[in-house]
Amino acid sequence: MTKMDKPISEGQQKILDDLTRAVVQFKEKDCRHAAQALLDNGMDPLAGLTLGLVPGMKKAGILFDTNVYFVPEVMLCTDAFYAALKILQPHLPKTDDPGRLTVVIGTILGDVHDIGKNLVKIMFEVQGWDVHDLGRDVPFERFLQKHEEIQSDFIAISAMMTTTMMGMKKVIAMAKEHDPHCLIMLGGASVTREIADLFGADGYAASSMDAVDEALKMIAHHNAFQQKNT
Ligand code: B12
Repeated sequence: MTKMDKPISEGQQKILDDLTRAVVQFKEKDCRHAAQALLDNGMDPLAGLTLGLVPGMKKAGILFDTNVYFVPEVMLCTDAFYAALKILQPHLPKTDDPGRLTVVIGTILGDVHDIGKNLVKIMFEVQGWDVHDLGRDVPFERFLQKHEEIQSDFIAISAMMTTTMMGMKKVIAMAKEHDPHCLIMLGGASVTREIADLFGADGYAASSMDAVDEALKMIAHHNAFQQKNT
């Protein structure tokens, strides 16, 4: 039973709501206070992330989509999000398994959206994976170079725009040409499972919450296929 499974008290829910509100209203100081209050209350930092900060960013997204917020407001929401994340992140549990799996992750060339990618990274780290983060606006060949250099178990790519997501197709084609066994998982708001399949990806997850399970399924599926064909 993790701390996340415990029922949330009224006081704890208020802290989560404070986090959400502080992101939406881009109140960086309030966001930091709420993050600290969450830790002081012995709450799970992962709950702060998934039940406090992420809903705030999702609401900011809706306000952007409906022309209530524009780029400057969303940038301020992002700053508030990261201010709280900086406080919570050192407290996220990490296992140190020497046999752990490795992943290379990054946001595709031309795309500066990195909140979703960073959440996926955190989910892998929390599960004890060794994550090599290339950041955002990552050139295609950089994914492949890093994968080769560290012999990672797979490459995870994020794209948030319909324009930049086409770059994922190029990375997959380049990777498969070089090494047909290189596994690639896609994600990001503009990507669907159908698109991931169409691009020739090996895996897809709609949210950071499913990313680890989907990655494990992808690797197991690949290994079973390999065994069958040897
Ligand atoms: C925040 C934001 C920004 C911030 C980014 C800050 C940052 N550091 O990330 C700023 C203000 C900089 C920005 C800029 C721009 N943005 Co913007 N932005 C957004 C916004 C509002 C929210 C995105 C977000 O963070 N969501 C919250 C996170 C938690 O969700 P998420 O990213 O979807 O990630 C989840 C999943 O997708 C998944 N996931 C994500 N990546 C991966 C990867 C893998 C491997 C896996 C398995 C899963 C996975 O897990 C995550 C968690 O569950 C969206 C609107 C929206 N509704 O999405 C627009 C949006 C993405 N932006 C958009 C646009 C157009 C732009 C700009 C061109 C605007 C402009 N006129 O300048 C620029 C582009 C700059 C560039 N070259 O990249 C469009 C894209 C449209 C399209 N379909 O192409 C959107 C959809 C808004 C819209 N409706 O028009 N933006």
